[in-house]
Amino acid sequence: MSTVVRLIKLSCEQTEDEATDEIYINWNGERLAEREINTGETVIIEEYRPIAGEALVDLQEYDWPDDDDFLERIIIQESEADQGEKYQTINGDGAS
Ligand SMILES: [Ca+2]
Ligand SMILES: [Ca+2]
Repeated sequence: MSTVVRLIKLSCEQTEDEATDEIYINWNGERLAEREINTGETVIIEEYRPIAGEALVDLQEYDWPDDDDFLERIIIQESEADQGEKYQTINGDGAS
């Protein structure tokens, strides 16, 4: 039986940029869910991806001409299936 992860939503307590953050997620290196988000906002992600073993999920913030900011990586384990919705707090601040 294969397992599917549902990425539901993302809330922002504090943007990394001065104003709006342009965030996206790298799911095992696959770029998805590009969203603009402001402090206090929640954006819907609604992406489904199959998982085998574990998945590396990186939250990135787009900048130009500077390099994008890497905010934090979370690792999702296939063995976490059936635990219902989980909330992960990301405090990473890759400001540059
Ligand atoms: Ca930035
Ligand atoms: Ca930015």
